[in-house]
Amino acid sequence: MASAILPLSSPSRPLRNDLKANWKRGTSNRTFLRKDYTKAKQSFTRTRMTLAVEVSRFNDITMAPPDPILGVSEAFKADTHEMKLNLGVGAYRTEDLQPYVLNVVKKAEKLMLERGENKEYLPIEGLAAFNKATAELLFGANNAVILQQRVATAQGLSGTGSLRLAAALIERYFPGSKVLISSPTWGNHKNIFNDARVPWSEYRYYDPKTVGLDFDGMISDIKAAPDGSFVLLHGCAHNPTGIDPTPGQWEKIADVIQEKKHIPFFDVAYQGFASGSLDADASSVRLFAARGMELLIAQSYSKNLGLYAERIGAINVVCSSSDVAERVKSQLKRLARPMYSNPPVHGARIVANVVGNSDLFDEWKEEMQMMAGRIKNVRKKLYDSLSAKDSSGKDWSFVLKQIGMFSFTGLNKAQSENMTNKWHVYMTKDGRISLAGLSSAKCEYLADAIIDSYHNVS
Ligand code: PLA
Repeated sequence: MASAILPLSSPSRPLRNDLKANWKRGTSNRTFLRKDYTKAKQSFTRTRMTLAVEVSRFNDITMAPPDPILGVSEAFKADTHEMKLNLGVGAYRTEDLQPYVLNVVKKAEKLMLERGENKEYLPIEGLAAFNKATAELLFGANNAVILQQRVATAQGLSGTGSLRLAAALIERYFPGSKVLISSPTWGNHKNIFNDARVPWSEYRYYDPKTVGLDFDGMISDIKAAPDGSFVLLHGCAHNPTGIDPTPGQWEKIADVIQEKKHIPFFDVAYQGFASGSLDADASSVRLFAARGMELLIAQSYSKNLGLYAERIGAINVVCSSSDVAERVKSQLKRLARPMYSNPPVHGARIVANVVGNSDLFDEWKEEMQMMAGRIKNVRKKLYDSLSAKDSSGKDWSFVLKQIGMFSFTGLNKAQSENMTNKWHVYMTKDGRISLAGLSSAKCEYLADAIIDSYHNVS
């Protein structure tokens, strides 16, 4: 490693002379005493000690690549073109393409302020009222798993932090067990399991030929995995494809997982945001729970309550008995304590207030339908524009069939780069666009960009 001693071995000569002259003269603007000179000299000696080390102990650290999703927003900010569009990160925007804070969130915060709640630490497992509300929202309050107290719930740092906590649990208590993830999946899944040192492999999911689900491939890959693997499933609105199994297919997936003694692991990041209904979007999870299976479910309130930066979510582990659930919860706490000690309180209180107050809860459902509805509208408008403008006869109907906030356009890397470089449309390089960042006014422009990139770039 390169090292260098900087030439500052003592006060520089002109400064040294200056100090001495001042001391001899005894008079200057301020009286300069011998002790001042000694102090200055000592301070320079200290500087020398500090600087006389290698250039940097971190010199061998290379530059990390920008994040494939969050890095897109950074590039977008730097662009000054008036038609620029940020369709990278999945964050809801209004028709004016502004961030949106839900009215129910503002009302809940007002209530919280009026009550003058304190800022004490939460317990390691989080806010009790939140944990109760979140599990009930997921399973339904009268679900057997809730009534029999078979769910270990811990508040997590949104969806990502909750997945990470579950990954730590797998690493500690199922060492060597594999997690099966869909191909493709949300990019951060691989990072999460890599960092937790949990081995993973992919199962087939997306079929580019049909622009639909490769159901047979998915089933045979889940069958081929070692017994007792974890199978990561997107509860609804699969990211990035927007393609979900049908209810009948979910039953078959559950059959195979049961046969193989696998453990289902759901990532529920879009409950209520996909269809506009909280219950409909939780039906996959409830189907598995109704079979009496043990399963893991990570939840996020980033999208459905717009609480992106509050980092509020949960990890739920459904166990075969309340006794096991209690032990699992104690271990989740043990894993969380050295990682972040205890979770933040603000978002947890918002969720608990919204879910726990019937008026706010109803209003939330309306706002969620409004957000889901706006996305459905731009999806339809984009499809209409693509169909009207493209004379090649290409079938764009997949755009309409996909659900949730994304559309998986099928554009390859070079075509996606053309979208950004030529059209100022920022998106991930896998061809995914977030329709939550699109306005009706920009649908035609986006259609032009997609048609150009699809037909003129290979
Ligand atoms: N799981 C899935 C499937 C997701 O799409 C996301 C977010 C998360 C979990 C985690 O979100 P959270 O930690 O904020 O709760 N995916 C976003 C944002 C919306 C991101 O990449 O962080 C996306 O653009 O894909």
